[in-house]
Amino acid sequence: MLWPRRPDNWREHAAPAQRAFAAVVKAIAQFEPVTVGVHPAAFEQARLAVEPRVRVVRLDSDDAWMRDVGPTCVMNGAEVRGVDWHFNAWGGLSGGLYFPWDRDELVARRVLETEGLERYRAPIVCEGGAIHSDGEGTLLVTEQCLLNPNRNAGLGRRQIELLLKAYTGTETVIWLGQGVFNDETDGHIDNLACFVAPGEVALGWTDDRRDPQWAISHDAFERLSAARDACGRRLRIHKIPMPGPLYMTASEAAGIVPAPGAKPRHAGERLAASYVNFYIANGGVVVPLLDPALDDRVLRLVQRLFPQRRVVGVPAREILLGGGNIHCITQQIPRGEARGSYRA
Ligand code: KQY
Repeated sequence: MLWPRRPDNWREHAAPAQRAFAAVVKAIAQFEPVTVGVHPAAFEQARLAVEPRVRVVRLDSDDAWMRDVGPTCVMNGAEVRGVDWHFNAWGGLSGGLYFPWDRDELVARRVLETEGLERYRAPIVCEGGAIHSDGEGTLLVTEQCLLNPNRNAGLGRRQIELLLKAYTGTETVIWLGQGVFNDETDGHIDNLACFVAPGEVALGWTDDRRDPQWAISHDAFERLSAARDACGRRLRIHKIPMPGPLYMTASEAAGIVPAPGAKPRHAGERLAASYVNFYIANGGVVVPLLDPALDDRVLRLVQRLFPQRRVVGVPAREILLGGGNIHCITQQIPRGEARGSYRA
């Protein structure tokens, strides 16, 4: 994970977000080792905010979305390597969320060097939150994000699909249409749907026809129902209710310090809230708590999907206010073997 700091994205100079991130760190650290990368100026503060067993390292970044700026790890048997995608802050100068992003662009490489893992530099713009894998040869993605001209102008669906397959070692790409309504990442898959097991997908859902999310979720359902994965299976689809709708309040918006080059945030804006944005740990699942009317029901639903893991909820509105959620601020590194030049 990374440590949030920027006051133009996180209200009240990121203090509430830091508490929320620390709660996520704590929840995950029950299940597996956690490392947090922190700007040197915030090192002492982050060190104090998380438990001693959590590793805190100096690592500069432009913001704190490790899913997107960190490496996507791939495995060949027990061998682990990392894919380092090009990153352009979710759209570069055509709708991206901030400028500059040069420190983010270096994060994946620095993580791989710290972990002693070899690196594949992929020749396309992509983010970890833009792809979901079942670990058995299938990727889930959205057209809204990966075919967006603000990512890879000049490359068509076929070329993007070939590059995704080549760098993730997958054989089948299932394309959904739009991501969650008003998602500022241009519709990352990790906010809309994810694999809960090979052949099984959780999908954010609403039955409210007046909600713009309705058509998005229904289109995704139809595409998933028609799809076959790399093993030739039809997918089992689990509907997970969407929270809310939730909106940014006036006092939340007032706590953000606007800055040139950064996406402005306004009171009344619909937040791209989704329970599907959870993190799967070794033996656990860490789920964002977002709507008191639904949280308990969703925790029970997710627990049924992961009978072998313990489901833990963490209050996540502060993370949502920054534009993503628990899956977006984390990136797993599989335990395995590193071969090659780095690791002793
Ligand atoms: O969806 C994600 N993987 C990241 C969300 C980033 C939001 C930036 N403000």
